[in-house]
Amino acid sequence: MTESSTAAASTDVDIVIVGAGFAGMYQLVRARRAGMSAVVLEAADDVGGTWYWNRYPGARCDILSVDYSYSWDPELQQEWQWSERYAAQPEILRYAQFVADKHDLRRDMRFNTRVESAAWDDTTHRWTVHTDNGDDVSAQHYVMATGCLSMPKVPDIEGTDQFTGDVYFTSTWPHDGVDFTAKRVAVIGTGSSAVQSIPLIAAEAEQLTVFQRTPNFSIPARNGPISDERMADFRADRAAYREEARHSAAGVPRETPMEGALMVSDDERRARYEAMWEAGELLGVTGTFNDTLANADSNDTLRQFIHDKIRSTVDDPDVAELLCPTNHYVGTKRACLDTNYYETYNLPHVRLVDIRSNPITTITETGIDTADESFEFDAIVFATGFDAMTGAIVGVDITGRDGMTLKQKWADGPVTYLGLMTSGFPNLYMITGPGSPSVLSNMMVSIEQHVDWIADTAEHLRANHLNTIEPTRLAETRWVQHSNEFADLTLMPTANSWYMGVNVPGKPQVFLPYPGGVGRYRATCDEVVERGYLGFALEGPAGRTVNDGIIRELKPDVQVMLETMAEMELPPLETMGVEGARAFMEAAGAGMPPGPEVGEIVDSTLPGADGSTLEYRLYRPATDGPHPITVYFHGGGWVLGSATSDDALCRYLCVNSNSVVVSVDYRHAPEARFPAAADDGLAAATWVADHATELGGTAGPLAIAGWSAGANVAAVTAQQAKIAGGPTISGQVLLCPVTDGTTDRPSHTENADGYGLTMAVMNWFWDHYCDPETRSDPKASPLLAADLSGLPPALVVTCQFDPLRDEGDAYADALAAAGVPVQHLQCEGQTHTAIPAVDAMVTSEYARQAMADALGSFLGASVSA
Ligand code: N01
Repeated sequence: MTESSTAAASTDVDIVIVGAGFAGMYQLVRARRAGMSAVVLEAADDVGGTWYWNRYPGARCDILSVDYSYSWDPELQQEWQWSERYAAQPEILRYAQFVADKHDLRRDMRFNTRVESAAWDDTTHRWTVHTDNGDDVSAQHYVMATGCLSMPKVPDIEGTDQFTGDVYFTSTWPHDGVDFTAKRVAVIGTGSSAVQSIPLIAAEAEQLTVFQRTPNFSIPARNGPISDERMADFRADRAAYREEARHSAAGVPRETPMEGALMVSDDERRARYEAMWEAGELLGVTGTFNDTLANADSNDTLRQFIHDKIRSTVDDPDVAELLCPTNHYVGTKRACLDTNYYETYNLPHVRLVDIRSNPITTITETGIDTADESFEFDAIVFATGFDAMTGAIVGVDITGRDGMTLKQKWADGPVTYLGLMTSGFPNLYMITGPGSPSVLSNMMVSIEQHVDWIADTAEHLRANHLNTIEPTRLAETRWVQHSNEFADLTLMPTANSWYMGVNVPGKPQVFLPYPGGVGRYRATCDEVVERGYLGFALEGPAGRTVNDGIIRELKPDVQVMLETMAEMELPPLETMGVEGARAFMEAAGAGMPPGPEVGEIVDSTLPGADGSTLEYRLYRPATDGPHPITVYFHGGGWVLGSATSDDALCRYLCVNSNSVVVSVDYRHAPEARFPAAADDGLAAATWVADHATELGGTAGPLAIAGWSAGANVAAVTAQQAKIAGGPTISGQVLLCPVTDGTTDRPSHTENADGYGLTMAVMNWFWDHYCDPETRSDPKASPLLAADLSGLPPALVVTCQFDPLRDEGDAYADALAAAGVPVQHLQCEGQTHTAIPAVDAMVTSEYARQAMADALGSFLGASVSA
């Protein structure tokens, strides 16, 4: 159904909305609810957006329709029943029209109206939006509800204009449909649009030739009526189901898998993949295991599974091989849902042409020439995709403050805060813009969240008599960084995908959506508001308030780890009792990745300062020895831990510094209080130095290293060795060291709770280790030593979100002031426990490498390649 414009010819509104798809429609609803005047400008002649334009045969949603529906109108959920699991385009368009009718939306919409440009006026604090029919609209708020996949990619194949037969684009399909009966048809492209349309075109056409550059992963949609089982949760409590979707990973309630693909047996893995294949849900493809998008080896198991499915479906083995994607990991390009896609290649009149080995040279008047062959066609279908996520936004000539255009600002890639706004363009909002979960999520959920955030913000401005809101440069720069860091934890940037902008020649290649998940993202947006619009400048008649700041400073893997810990609701360590805490730490350590293989491990004992027996574990590199030796002291607050509790880090340091690492235990409190650990440190280092050759190492200077309380022991050992005149220590690597138990420092308060090590635990450790009156002894607080000169060179590593940060920083400064060569590595966004987590915390790899490099250089060891 179409309808000519009935929108009031208003030229002056509170909110101008570009696009009458699902985003623009709901934004209008929210504007009305707030009593704000609004107009929607739409190039098409009716509502529907994507579902208005993409009318190619087979077009369907790839998220179950029950999930891909509005939640803001509870009645609608009763009034509208989807006929299939994945509704076809006509039904989704009817749904959009039904909503428009029900809420009388068209009265505030102007159809057949394409927005060409928009300019910000800094004196009136308003946008002027210019349209192709000459009507300008002035508005305080300007919302781009233009969709992520709405700007078709300009054909980049030579000769496209020459073809005299019929040309179709899946993205702008004729409204009357197309009859391919008795036609020789070419389809260029094998993305989602092609995968959906090819079986239906093949059913009509006399001949179908598919030109494939890159095969895609596709799973059967198994469309049909939705099962009662799948609907049970939804029917039981619709509101709860929607709420769960809002806080889920991808906008659809789903159980989060606990295991990685390599953690289960081959049979178990295969059974789970089979279940995924049978279930026919896109989110299941990468949601069967928790590491599919992060671990190449895990992903490979899925890749092989799908390859096998393709091979068992496609009769011709050569065609099957061509259809098996090998140049990207599953999910790094949007996977497809299909109905009989692979089966279609078994039809005698369907041919697949691999244009990677046999490239298209030109489109001719009568067909397509490849390097090897000339083809004649009656019709060519371009299923060649979109200028995704940014194309439709910069397609409008938008000019912000000081004459800066958005195109200029985004020349090297989009810069947004939360994917919602960008600095220099006040009151300009993007729905599901770059830097938000958008295309990695159920769009309906992400659209509603953005619309609500924008509407709430507009209401906030009105309630507080403010004219403008605009992100700060710091906030948006750091958001882009955060989003990229999240992407770098995954395999996603490795593919030549439209997520990366690679499909459009000349487009900057950056990962466009935010990969941190819908629920986490929503929490972030909410927190920004709760913290007084952190990262925004707000301006009104009373002046401009800049609430500059960074919403996510933790590195993403650290953030995820902390969230996981918080969800476990573990009792605080200090409430477990000493034995309970020791058992807990041991169990927690057992669940961590093991670290790299070393050449040899030797477990033995050495004498402590009081003659007691101390265990040690020796790690020897696989390279030819003998190697110089590092003595390592484990963390654990002088109370917990053992010679093997920092096993992964010791393995890492051994391999990467090419030194023998001897991890020595020391007596623990409360059984052996201060100065037992300190004295054992020196005794152990002395014993190792004296027995270097017997241990298979080189005689000569040792390096020492430690983490946390172990770094305290290491620092004290270096000082005591200087006083005692031996052993000779060539360098010290101190990771998050405890250096001063007597002084309160800002990090003790700022980072007291919520970042793994808490001040409550730290104080508990101190209390077990030594009395307050002895803490000023340099053997407990090495920072308080009267003379730090002449100590061995040091690498001091401190972490931004560690309660111990400031005392570690102070020690690095004090060593440097005393003339000790110091490398001081201050790790942004890291916590006390992140750096020892070898292979688990990716973003701290550089710090571990720096530690190994420092040991290597202290020891003069030849670092293996
Ligand atoms: O576009 P695409 P799409 N010469 O970019 C090929 C959503 N969607 O419209 O991969 C030869 O995925 C290109 O090859 P390559 C969904 O998010 C959803 O299919 O660049 N070939 C590729 O094979 C989807 O991901 C549904 O090597 C050329 C194809 O054209 C997104 O929209 C349905 C070429 C383009 O694939 C885009 O899908 C449809 C050239 N010059 C779409 N240029 C649902 O199910 C491009 N190609 C909801």
